[in-house]
Amino acid sequence: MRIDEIKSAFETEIAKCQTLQELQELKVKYLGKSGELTALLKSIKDIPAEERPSFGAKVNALRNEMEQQFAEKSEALKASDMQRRLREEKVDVSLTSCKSLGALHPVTLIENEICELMTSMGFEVLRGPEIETDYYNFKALNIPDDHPARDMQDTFYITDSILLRTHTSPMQARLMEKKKPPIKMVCPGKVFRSDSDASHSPVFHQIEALVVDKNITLCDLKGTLEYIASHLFGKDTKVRFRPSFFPFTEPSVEVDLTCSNCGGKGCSLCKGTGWIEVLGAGMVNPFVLENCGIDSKKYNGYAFGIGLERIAMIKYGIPDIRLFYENDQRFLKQFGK
Ligand code: 2U9
Repeated sequence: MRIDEIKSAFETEIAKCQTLQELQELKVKYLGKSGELTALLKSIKDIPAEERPSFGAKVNALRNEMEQQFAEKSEALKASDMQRRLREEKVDVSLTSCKSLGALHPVTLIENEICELMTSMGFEVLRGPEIETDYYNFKALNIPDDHPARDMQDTFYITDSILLRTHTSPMQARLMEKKKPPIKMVCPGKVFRSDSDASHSPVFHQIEALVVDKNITLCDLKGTLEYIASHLFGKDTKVRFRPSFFPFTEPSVEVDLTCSNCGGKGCSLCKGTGWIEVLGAGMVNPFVLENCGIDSKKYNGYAFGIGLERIAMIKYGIPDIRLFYENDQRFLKQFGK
């Protein structure tokens, strides 16, 4: 009889089902809209009227049985699937999660160290935009139109008047426009210059400091730099000023420290002089104060700029600035553990 054939075919097939997907396909094959059992039920109209009740009862009984078997098989497959996943996806929690821990970049270490020191002396830390206007990067800082730094060869221009900042000083100019003295701030961040060799990179990091108040002197500047130098390179480090020129400071100085490698005796790092040039500084040019809306008869101030890569190179004995940007793990993992 047709019902018995369907039943035995179904039992053979369901026994072979290995996955929930196969089981679902089998369900459609027998119980779906165009399934075999559904077709059988529809054929009821073709059999003699007196046989219909028992035929209908048998088909329904088979349907109930099939549904029961589908439910049981589905539960069994889900359970064995779970067992398989528990076996295959087992996690060994005793293994370490990563092979090596990261470390702070040497430039970040120096930046953090200086920022913490400056904060301890009452300086606020502010960060400015890396894309600047010609006005804040040059004009406000008394850098004339014909100054070589403005040349396309040295500065990355985006348009005629928008550029990548060549120092962090534009942020100091912005702050002076907004805030009345006393001002004590440092600005760390990336700066950009079109320059590349073993000691110059097109992007490098600076920290610049600015103090504006009444009666500030070069002695205040020197005392602050001595304090910073003793923290970075040891308490016996001496500071020396040499006259220089920058458009934004007057007078301007270049600042040397006694060589941290030889303690001032003379070595290859300091080329036998005992001194290493580390930064530039000076008293803020009164023109700059006036440009930013500060009365230069009432207030004055000092500023200095430090290249962070240079400090890291001296402190850690790094011979080439390009090592900072190559992301070589063997280089980077030596710092900041
Ligand atoms: C304002 C006024 C004056 C910041 C200064 C220097 C001297 C300097 C260099 C050191 C190494 C740049 O990274 S470096 O190449 N910096 O020599 N910077 S005075 O003077 C300012 C800043 C802001 C408003």
